[in-house]
Amino acid sequence: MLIKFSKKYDTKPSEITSENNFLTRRRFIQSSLISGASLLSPLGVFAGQPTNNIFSNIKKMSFGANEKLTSFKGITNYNNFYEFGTGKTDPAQYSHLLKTEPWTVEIMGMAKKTGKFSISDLIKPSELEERIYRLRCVEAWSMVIPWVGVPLSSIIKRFEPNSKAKYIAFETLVDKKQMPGQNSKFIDWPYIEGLRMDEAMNPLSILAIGLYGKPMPNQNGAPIRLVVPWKYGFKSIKSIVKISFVENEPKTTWNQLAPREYGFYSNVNPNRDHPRWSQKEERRITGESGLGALFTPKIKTEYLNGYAEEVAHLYKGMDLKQFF
Ligand SMILES: Nc1nc2c(c(=O)[nH]1)N[C@H]1C(S)=C(S)[C@@H](COP(=O)(O)O)O[C@H]1N2
Ligand SMILES: [Mo]
Repeated sequence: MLIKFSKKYDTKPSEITSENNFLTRRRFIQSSLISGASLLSPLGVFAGQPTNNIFSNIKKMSFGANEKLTSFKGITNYNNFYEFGTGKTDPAQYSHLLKTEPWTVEIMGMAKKTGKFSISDLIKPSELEERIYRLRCVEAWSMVIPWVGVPLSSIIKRFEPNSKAKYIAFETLVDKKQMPGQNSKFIDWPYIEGLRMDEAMNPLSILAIGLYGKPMPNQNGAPIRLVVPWKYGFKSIKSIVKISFVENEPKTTWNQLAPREYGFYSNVNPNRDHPRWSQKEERRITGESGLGALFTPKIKTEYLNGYAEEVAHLYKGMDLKQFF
């Protein structure tokens, strides 16, 4: 994002992974996920059967409901996922290299329970929800995405973090073979993100394993990624392999790279411009008419991405000019 701000939307049809290919690729993963975990049987998926909506009977909660959803095509073909390259279409083109099954997430740090867990260890299907959230990138574009996930708080509680756990840190996989963008050294891999514990415990923070009722597409952070809808998109770290409960503010990737541009908090704030551009407005990517998504008219960016009612209390008394 530091270096690609003005890059135009330049997907060639040959670079686009169609939803159909995506499903064919993923059906094997679905079936292994299901057979590996009897827990998941209520979802009604049959081995080898590409179904349209594998997360059927789940609760639907909408935060941004009256806004048009960004199309599946838009959500999966215009991505930031620097592990696959810095271009917006690189993730769609290269993320098939990522092997998401089996997958292990290590939980460590200041908690009673720690260890290594599979996705089905971490996610209880009965807790899955669809959450429609706006996602606002620091580059001043946004999408509306129907995620499938669980509240981060319910996972955190199970590990019983102690009173020293003031922050939570997340790390993405490092593997140059699967993630060719990691051959570039401008980021000190792994990609790291973090939240203050009360932010992580807020009901809006989720860990997502799908979108549009389908398993998470690789380019969107399969098999499991964070979604924190009131913060700039880069806080929502993808393809997580490590979650640590820590005492001190984690050294997060973009904050380390450019501390004047990207703060630790990075709450969406139209009143604090990025040093190189305004944050007052954004372009909504609808992904509707082809992929000329960036040419929709600008709309106003709302404080905390429109979620002030839910999360403004977390920042009461803080100087937002200092803690941006
Ligand atoms: N590991 C990792 N996570 C990441 C990124 C990344 O480069 N690597 N990009 C971030 C940025 S800048 C944004 S805007 C969102 C984009 O999520 P999406 O592609 O699902 O829309 O992912 C975030 N998570
Ligand atoms: Mo972003």
